[in-house]
Amino acid sequence: MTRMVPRRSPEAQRAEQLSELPPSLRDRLDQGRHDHVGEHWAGGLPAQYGVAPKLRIGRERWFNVLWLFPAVIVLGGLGVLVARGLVTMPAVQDFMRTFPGASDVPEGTPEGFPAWMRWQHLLNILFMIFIIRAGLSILADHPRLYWSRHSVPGREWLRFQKPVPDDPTYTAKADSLTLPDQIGLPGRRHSIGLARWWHLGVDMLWLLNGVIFVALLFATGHWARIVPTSWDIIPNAVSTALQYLSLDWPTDTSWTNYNALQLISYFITVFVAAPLAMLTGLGMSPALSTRFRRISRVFSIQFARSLHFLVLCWYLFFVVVHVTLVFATGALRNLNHMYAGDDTSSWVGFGLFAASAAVLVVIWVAATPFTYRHPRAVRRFGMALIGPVQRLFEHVDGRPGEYTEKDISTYFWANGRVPDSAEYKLLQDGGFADYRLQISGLVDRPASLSLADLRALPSHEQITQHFCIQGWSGVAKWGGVSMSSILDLVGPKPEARWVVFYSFAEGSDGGLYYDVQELAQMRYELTMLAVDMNDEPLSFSHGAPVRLRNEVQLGFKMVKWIQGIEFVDRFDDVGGGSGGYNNDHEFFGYRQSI
Ligand SMILES: Nc1nc2c(c(=O)[nH]1)N[C@H]1C(S)=C(S)[C@@H](COP(=O)(O)O)O[C@H]1N2
Ligand SMILES: [Mo]
Repeated sequence: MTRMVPRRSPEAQRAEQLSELPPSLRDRLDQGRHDHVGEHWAGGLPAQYGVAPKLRIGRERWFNVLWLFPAVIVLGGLGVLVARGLVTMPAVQDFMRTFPGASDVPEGTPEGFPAWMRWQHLLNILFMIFIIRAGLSILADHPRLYWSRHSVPGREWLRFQKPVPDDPTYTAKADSLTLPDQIGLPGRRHSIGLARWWHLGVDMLWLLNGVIFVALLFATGHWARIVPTSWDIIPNAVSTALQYLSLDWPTDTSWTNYNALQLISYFITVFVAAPLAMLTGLGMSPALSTRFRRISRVFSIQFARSLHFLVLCWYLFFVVVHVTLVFATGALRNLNHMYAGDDTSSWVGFGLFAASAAVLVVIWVAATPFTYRHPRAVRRFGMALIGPVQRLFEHVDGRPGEYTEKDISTYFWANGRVPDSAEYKLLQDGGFADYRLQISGLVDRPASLSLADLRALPSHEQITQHFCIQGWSGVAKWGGVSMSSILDLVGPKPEARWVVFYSFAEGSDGGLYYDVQELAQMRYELTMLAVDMNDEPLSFSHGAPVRLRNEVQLGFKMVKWIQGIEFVDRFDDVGGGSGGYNNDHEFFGYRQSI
């Protein structure tokens, strides 16, 4: 009898062809398909709350920003006293008669609040809730703001965290903060991956809403209600300020014509703050900053990030003042303007406002629990909206993104979980003499390279800026070999599309850290395997003996302590299938160039 040889499934055959790695490497990835945010999130990081915001004054004095609240109250009180004195003076009274507080709108400017405007206003509230809450979560992941790209501890201008301890093993992840679930979106510590999908995804909707809004403003002539058209806006603003401060508030004429302070604040909000929010947001993208290095030199990621934060401060200030005044200056009429579209004092506008507010409250309360329960849906939503834009940015040539020796940062944050396996320790103790980089998969010539082999390849050096997803940055000089040389050496097969980098280190949740990169980006000028950092062999915490640099991507993709590289045609069967450790566990995207 002939013995039946069981035919292997095509899947199994394929798996065998694909991976010539010792099977152990892929097997040592966590294969779990994580689908919710649970107790073990980010390696079970315990909650950690920050400190009251501290503003740096001079070299090392820190001012508690909460003192601004009593200061504003005292100054406001003084302002009221001074204004009340001023308005009794005949000259001031004269001035206020000449400039009663509102400039004339140009002939033919429409009045009132058309339906499109009212709907857009409502959508804007909805979008801003998501953007601001998610933005706070992003900020909480690196709760320090700097002006310079070097992110040097102690050189922040504002921090929400204690001073950085004098400990070289202290990581940026250890520095991250928790927010209450109903403030952040989501609030949990180091939930930046999910926060970014909300922030960037809803940004696209918000921008679209804004572009339509501005187009309609100009198409209908409503623009002249919120754009200054005469210089008398300035004396009128002074007059309005005196009226508010002297507690003799200007009569509300919002239906036809805003007072000068209203007009200026709407103008700033629509035409200054919104574009600035977008530009400063883009200013934080590694791909764009690398491509447009000249702009990024002045307008660095940290400058952009700080301005982005100040734009947030403007919006929060605006919202507080705006909502307060809506309710303090004829609430029913004001609500009718924006909700019912008429200038009466009926309760209709209030009713519509209350109903919409109830819906918004439900959405607000549900957003974080929904995110914890359906993180993959949140990622799909974000990917669908911002993914194509990120894709576009990856095509920019990174060549210009080089810096010079004098730009090298004196401090470079460390991040991630260090390797602790016996295998790694043994290699480390031997000065990595026995280290072999295993290169396998869809290549013509699989290789096993010692450090000496790597150093014998054409050497490549670059001084580039690192962008961590958490928000910190730094410039370093990297020495090693270009990935291009590696590709020439091993010869990827035509089917190869992705390159998997396996670390010796585990990720925060167990299972080896890994990341998948697009093959096309491995040919970029600034994609390399680094063995040196700032002219020294890579240190332990920065990834000894070999790490990846790919300067159009965020830092988490640059695997440290690399032990193997595998060329594949798809990655849904690698690890959890999302294209990287953070992707599997924390719902990052498989590409993040912004
Ligand atoms: N193996 C491994 N590589 C890793 C990480 C990690 O956790 N494990 N963290 C990544 C992240 S989030 C960043 S920002 C950079 C940090 O590199 P550095 O520590 O040299 O600054 O390494 C990346 N490479
Ligand atoms: Mo990072």
